[in-house]
Amino acid sequence: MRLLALLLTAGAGLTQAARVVYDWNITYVTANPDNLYERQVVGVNGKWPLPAIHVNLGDTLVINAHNALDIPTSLHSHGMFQNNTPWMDGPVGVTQCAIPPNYNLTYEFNITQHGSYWIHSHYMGQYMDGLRGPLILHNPNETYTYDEEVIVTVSDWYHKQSSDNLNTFLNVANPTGAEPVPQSGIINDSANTTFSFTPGKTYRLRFINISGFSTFYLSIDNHTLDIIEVDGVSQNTHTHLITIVSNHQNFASSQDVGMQSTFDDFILVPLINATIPEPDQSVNLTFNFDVTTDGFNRGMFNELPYLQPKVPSLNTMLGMGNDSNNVDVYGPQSMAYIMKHLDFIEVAISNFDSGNHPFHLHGHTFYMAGRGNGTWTGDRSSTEWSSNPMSRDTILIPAEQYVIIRFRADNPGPWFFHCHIDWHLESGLAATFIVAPDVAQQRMTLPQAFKDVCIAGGNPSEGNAAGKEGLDLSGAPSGITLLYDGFTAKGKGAMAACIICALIGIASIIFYALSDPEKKAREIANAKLQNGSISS
Ligand SMILES: *[C@@H]1O[C@H](CO)[C@@H](O)[C@H](O)[C@H]1NC(C)=O
Ligand SMILES: *[C@@H]1O[C@H](CO)[C@@H](O)[C@H](O)[C@H]1NC(C)=O
Ligand SMILES: *[C@@H]1O[C@H](CO)[C@@H](O)[C@H](O)[C@H]1NC(C)=O
Ligand SMILES: *[C@@H]1O[C@H](CO)[C@@H](O)[C@H](O)[C@H]1NC(C)=O
Ligand SMILES: *[C@@H]1O[C@H](CO)[C@@H](O)[C@H](O)[C@H]1NC(C)=O
Ligand SMILES: *[C@@H]1O[C@H](CO)[C@@H](O)[C@H](O)[C@H]1NC(C)=O
Ligand SMILES: *[C@@H]1O[C@H](CO)[C@@H](O)[C@H](O)[C@H]1NC(C)=O
Ligand SMILES: *[C@@H]1O[C@H](CO)[C@@H](O)[C@H](O)[C@H]1NC(C)=O
Ligand SMILES: *[C@@H]1O[C@H](CO)[C@@H](O)[C@H](O)[C@H]1NC(C)=O
Ligand SMILES: *[C@@H]1O[C@H](CO)[C@@H](O)[C@H](O)[C@H]1NC(C)=O
Ligand SMILES: *[C@@H]1O[C@H](CO)[C@@H](O)[C@H](O)[C@H]1NC(C)=O
Ligand SMILES: *[C@@H]1O[C@H](CO)[C@@H](O)[C@H](O)[C@H]1NC(C)=O
Ligand SMILES: [Cu+2]
Repeated sequence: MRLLALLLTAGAGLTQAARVVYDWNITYVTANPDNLYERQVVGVNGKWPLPAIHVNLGDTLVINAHNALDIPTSLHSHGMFQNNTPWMDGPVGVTQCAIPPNYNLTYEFNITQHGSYWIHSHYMGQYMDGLRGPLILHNPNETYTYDEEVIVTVSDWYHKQSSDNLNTFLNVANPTGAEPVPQSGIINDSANTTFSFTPGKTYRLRFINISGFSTFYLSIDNHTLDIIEVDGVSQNTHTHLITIVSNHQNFASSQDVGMQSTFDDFILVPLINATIPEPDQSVNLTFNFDVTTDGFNRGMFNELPYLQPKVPSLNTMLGMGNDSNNVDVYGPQSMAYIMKHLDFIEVAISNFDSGNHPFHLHGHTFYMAGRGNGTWTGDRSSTEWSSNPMSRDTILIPAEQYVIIRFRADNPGPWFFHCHIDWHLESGLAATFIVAPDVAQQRMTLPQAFKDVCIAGGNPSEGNAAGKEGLDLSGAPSGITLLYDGFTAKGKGAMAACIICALIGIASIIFYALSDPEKKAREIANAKLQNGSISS
């Protein structure tokens, strides 16, 4: 009998689910990734960069987090659906209270997806201080063949602490909302990373954008890239140039010549064709930046900045009985939208700003269904609809255009929808999609640890957005509203151009941040190639 059991175990070896445990003591570390300035960063177990997490589809991932910082923290596994475990999602104020200093919280969830993802702090601007790194979910039954895989992260880098930058950004002295300018662009957390390739081999490149603010365009001279996965969704596009919108794309490379200077997300084609039904429910969002009554320049949906409720929306959702079906309990400025279980949702997002913004939805991927110039007017005939849309969890919405996304509300929980430029998130450019509170209550109970973490930090663990019962919302965060005669953020375009130039000046090498200077980028790429460290 023993032998039989052993044989059965061995036979099932490849598909055996494992419990993969990481103990993360979140600590301050000093680091100098751009060789220009040594500073305090947020690392793990006394080290920075963070170790990449590797786990297989079907495994259970456990991260025992201990907060050894003197400020709160949290961890978000970016792109994970967290179906049935919404408390493991990580955004402070949405699915949990922040982990206070000298406190432990265990994140544990089943891996039901595969692909290249990342994990990052979802507290204030903290991930820009370094608390972010690759989260690689391997498919034991890999469908692609390649010789080797390489993780490539791209990020901007600041010399100041995010808290200092945030104080400068959200400040009455900054009415135009000029964002802090990063000092460097780094690849794999260094300004001098060398990747070695052997001619003739096929590589899976796992590109992960762990940037806080800046946009990166990348290409490899004389190579086209086959995009095989975007945000964990398999797909099939051949391209010279890609953008990675705060996430994760994978490539196998093959040879060709040339380079483009723009990338259009809508050219992405899913490996499995999409047929998308007409929506059951629609939500309209517009967004812009303006000065609010507190004197700060804030980003906001529908003219109201997101203000974090006193009680996480998840605690409210699971703890308030039938009242959780009433949108008011989530707070006047949680920008909450209740969505019915299994409805097919359409969200039209109009960008009134003169910059591009990457929007990320937690808990789901969505179809990039349509787009158009100017503002969504409800006129479906003037909208450009995709016949076979790619789905992903982040989309860049270009200046003064609108985008229409659609998704199935099949994942009960409160899911954050926000600009992934961390400064804009902190200033209020966020909404909460409250999916199926009734079904959530039937299926799940909030683990005690996610009530305790609130109490440990001195916060209420239950009730509505004000920490009160029923519809008594007195004391809920509110009242920061649009100031109609304020400044507008016209200076932004110019500022963005400066940032991009600064990055090009410093950034390495094969990959480059781009506004126009294709020539310069080619020079950078050529210099790298002449160094002989990349070959084909
Ligand atoms: C966490 O790391 C800090 C800094 O290295 C150390 O002082 C502390 O003892 C560690 N805590 C735990 C629980 O390992
Ligand atoms: C918290 O985590 C640290 C580091 O893993 C561990 O040493 C400590 O015992 C934990 N404390 C509690 C109360 O679980
Ligand atoms: C993971 O999956 C197993 C088996 O389906 C289940 O028993 C367990 O509760 C799940 N764990 C989590 C954290 O969801
Ligand atoms: C492995 O992938 C192949 C190709 O997609 C599929 O046909 C097969 O069913 C998969 N096997 C398992 C055990 O998932
Ligand atoms: C980059 O790293 C290489 C070694 O990998 C070293 O020889 C070279 O001096 C470094 N360049 C700079 C600018 O730091
Ligand atoms: C890039 O970073 C990944 C993940 O941290 C690491 O596995 C890999 O070795 C790094 N590669 C280089 C060339 O630094
Ligand atoms: C990368 O992430 C940053 C920060 O979220 C974002 O501004 C940018 O649009 C993302 N995408 C690209 C292509 O760099
Ligand atoms: C998928 O859609 C493409 C067009 O985007 C079409 O050429 C192809 O035949 C479709 N494949 C299947 C299996 O329907
Ligand atoms: C439950 O809440 C919904 C929405 O607030 C309301 O329409 C409905 O009447 C309530 N049902 C009960 C039984 O209270
Ligand atoms: C938006 O404007 C651009 C430039 O004028 C044009 O090429 C594009 O077709 C327009 N898109 C739609 C959906 O009208
Ligand atoms: C969304 O906006 C369009 C255009 O103003 C309007 O026709 C439509 O009714 C709105 N939908 C909702 C749900 O508000
Ligand atoms: C790219 O290929 C062309 C044609 O083979 C060659 O002339 C050129 O030098 C190559 N560029 C680089 C940067 O290797
Ligand atoms: Cu933004």
